[in-house]
Amino acid sequence: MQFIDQARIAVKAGRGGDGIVAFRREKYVPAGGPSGGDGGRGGDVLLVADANLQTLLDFKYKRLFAAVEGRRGGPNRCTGASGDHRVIKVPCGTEVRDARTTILLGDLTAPGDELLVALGGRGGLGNAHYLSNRNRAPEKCTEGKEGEEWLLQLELKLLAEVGIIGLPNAGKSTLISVLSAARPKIADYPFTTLVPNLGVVRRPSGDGTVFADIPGLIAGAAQGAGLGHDFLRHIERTRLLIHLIDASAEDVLADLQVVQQELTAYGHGLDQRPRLVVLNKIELLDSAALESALDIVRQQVKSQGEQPVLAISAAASKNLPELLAAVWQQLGIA
Ligand SMILES: Nc1nc2c(ncn2[C@@H]2O[C@H](COP(=O)(O)OP(=O)(O)OP(=O)(O)O)[C@@H](O)[C@H]2O)c(=O)[nH]1
Ligand SMILES: [Mg+2]
Repeated sequence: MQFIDQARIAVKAGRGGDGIVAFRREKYVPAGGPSGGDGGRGGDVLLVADANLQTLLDFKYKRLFAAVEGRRGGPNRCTGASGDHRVIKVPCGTEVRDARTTILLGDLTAPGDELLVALGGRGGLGNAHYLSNRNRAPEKCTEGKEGEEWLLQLELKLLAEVGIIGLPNAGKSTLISVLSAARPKIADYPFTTLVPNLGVVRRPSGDGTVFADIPGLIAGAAQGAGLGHDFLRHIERTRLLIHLIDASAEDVLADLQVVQQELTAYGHGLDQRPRLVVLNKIELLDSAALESALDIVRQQVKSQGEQPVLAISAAASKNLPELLAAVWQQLGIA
């Protein structure tokens, strides 16, 4: 499935129906008076968050969404039918902005969240409204008002509680694949992951917590190197980051710092987010090499006042229960 996380759409609410001019014509009712009905209201355009959608892909092909017009008024003071509303489904985690000013209009996070984005036009008035003592047979009516029209910018920010970050090839996708039912592509070359993967990890209580695996970060990502920091937006809403480091790398300290710098460069408070630093691929190291790698990383992490450093092997399923226990503890989940 293609993953699209940004889209622009145009929305147009329905025009209000026109009011009409009509007169009562009935046997035995001379000079029956004005009876033109009002036009119906135009339909609104609404966005609704739907838990079954994962991307903004639909908006790649369809970009214009219009609600139905209100109907004209009828004789005998009949008001025209209102236009149907247009309901657009978006994935949970969609931010909606006015495309021209980029002002935030709303953020649809929970399933069923609704946002009115274009108000339908009011119906016009029929001539029955203009009856007065001066004018017993008004010929006046008004037109319906145009519906609102807006250009919107949609941006999807995935709703994961835990984000897995690290350099390319650190084993992020492998980790999410062993912790959850997610089956992302895994390979021994950098940038295997091109779009974020979500996986649901079962807590001790049986509920699920969503983990996100995002494409690898490299030095300069904030300036657009590699896949850029574009995908960091998907971990903006996480409560905890798992920073995965390949323990068999030549310079684990450099690996640690590169990602740290990219988080800082990205901003949005990501470098302040609670973080578990985790060495991966430890089955490749003998115990002396592992101790020395752990020491190096611990020292650096301690100076930042973070949590204990963990050591795992995603591929060989080593210390995964310990990792999860640390995650639940950080999230305050028993
Ligand atoms: N020996 C060993 N290899 C591992 C371990 N975890 C992952 N790998 C291997 O490391 C390589 C990269 O794994 P991925 O999970 O694709 O890494 P990634 O961090 O998702 O990489 P990108 O998507 O490119 O950023 C693959 O060949 C994995 O099989 C591990 O614990 N031990
Ligand atoms: Mg990957």
